[in-house]
Amino acid sequence: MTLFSSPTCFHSHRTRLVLAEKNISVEIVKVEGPELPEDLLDLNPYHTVPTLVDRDLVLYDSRVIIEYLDERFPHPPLMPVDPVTRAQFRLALYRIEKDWYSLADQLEAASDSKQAARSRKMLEESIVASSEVFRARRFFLSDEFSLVDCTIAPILWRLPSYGIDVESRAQPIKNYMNDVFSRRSFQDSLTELEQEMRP
Ligand SMILES: N[C@@H](CCC(=O)N[C@@H](CS)C(=O)NCC(=O)O)C(=O)O
Repeated sequence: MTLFSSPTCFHSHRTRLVLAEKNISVEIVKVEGPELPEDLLDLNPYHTVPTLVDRDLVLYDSRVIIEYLDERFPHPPLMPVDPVTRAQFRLALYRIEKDWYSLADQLEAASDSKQAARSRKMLEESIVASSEVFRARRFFLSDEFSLVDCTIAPILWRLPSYGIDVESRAQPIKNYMNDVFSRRSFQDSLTELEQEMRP
């Protein structure tokens, strides 16, 4: 199995975190800068990372990849079994992508400081506003670590590099971060450049 992955992108990071959580052996091809590997250009019509190759199967879009990995490697399971709870987790994934992922994408792509400040503020307020959800259970919506946590953690990890401080405003989020960031899988998922994102 091969994963084309950027060492700094949070979409790639959530995929690496799922691979680490399930202890899956994978060859990681580091994709940096404007020059993309020829293989990736041939395999993925959108030329995006992450892209996963598993024998004849080529997958792109981190959501498609992490759901595939969870079904292909069922242990430990990262989604609940019951259809109602599964649907609630899928809705949470959708909302995190729609709100936090798109704001983080906007912030990273911002071409002027005013636009960056607007995205930064919206992202910070949106995360702080969900503090009570973090307080309710050990992990997000659950007592078990899940795909939702694999999706949230890469964003929370990047907050200092975005100039966002939620720790001093929301103790439940600080506790959650300490818990998730100290997991062996989370530490294993980090690239060198990601390790440098937090002092
Ligand atoms: N929805 C996609 C987004 C992936 C994405 O935007 N990847 C960026 C790197 S963080 C990329 O490959 N950008 C290059 C491009 O769009 O040409 C996913 O979840 O995989």
